[in-house]
Amino acid sequence: MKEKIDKIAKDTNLFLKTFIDKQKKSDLIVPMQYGLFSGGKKIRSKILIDVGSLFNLNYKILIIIGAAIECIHAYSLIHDDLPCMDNDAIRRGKPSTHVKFGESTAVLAGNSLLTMAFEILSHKKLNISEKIKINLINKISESSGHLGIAGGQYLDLDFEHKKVSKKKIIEMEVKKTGKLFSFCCAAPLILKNKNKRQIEKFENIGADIGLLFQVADDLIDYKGTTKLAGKKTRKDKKRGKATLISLLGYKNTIKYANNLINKINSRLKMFGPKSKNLSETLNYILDRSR
Ligand code: GRG
Repeated sequence: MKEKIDKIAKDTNLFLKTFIDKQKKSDLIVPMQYGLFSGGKKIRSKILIDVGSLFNLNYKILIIIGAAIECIHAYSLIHDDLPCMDNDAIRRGKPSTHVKFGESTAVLAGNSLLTMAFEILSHKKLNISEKIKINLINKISESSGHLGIAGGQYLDLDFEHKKVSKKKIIEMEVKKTGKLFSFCCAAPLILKNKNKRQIEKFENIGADIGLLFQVADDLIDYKGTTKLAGKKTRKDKKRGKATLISLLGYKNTIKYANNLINKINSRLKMFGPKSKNLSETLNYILDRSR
């Protein structure tokens, strides 16, 4: 499993490095590269490749789309660590981007990574039809904005030190984390020109994978070490974050995560042995938190 993820991470980083090298230079490139290459599992690209393999999609095309997704993910981490958001000084075991380069530079490097995602998806290197490119760009924009990551982050900050229902916590986590995973699961179907209903089915699977990922991340914060998390742990409680652990307790949250895995796997049954890679990735996500 580790080897498979590492290969995807290597191929994604190589594409991104070459893409950036071919651009004109600017002072923001170093902080952007820091946000992109200072570690990171590239788990979103792995999910994209796993779903892509269900539909026999071309690996190189998926790596390019994954690179765009990783730009948005890196942007979200840089902004998430800012003093006006979660105010985290360490990310991936290293100083956060704003600590290393200053706050305004971190904001601008984050913004530039967002727009780089669209440059990648609209680039001629991505050899797919214009119509599919537009559909991908439309879906990733929707996933990142007020109905997706940005909206979820708003709720995350708004819910601090408040009593929040399970439904609302799930809504926040699905937006903040799940929407980008929804895009990873929907993109292969968009590439295959599938209909709206089929795309939605995979977006829902992606939302559950994202929720599983966020729950695992919360479990790592609750019980994991700084080494595993790459950042300080036990912060959620101190900050009064609304998480499923704060509502259900540790053991019930693990049960909830296992039920999510079963629910996702049952929807993948129709793909037979082809779904093995994706199922393994789901177990990897939860096992990291144990
Ligand atoms: C609109 C993209 C965008 C951002 C602005 C700051 C913000 C709004 C959103 C924050 C979203 C966020 C950071 C959600 C948490 C998701 C999460 C669990 C991240 C950790 O992901 P890993 O473990 O990170 O995949 P690595 O280091 O492996 O890349």
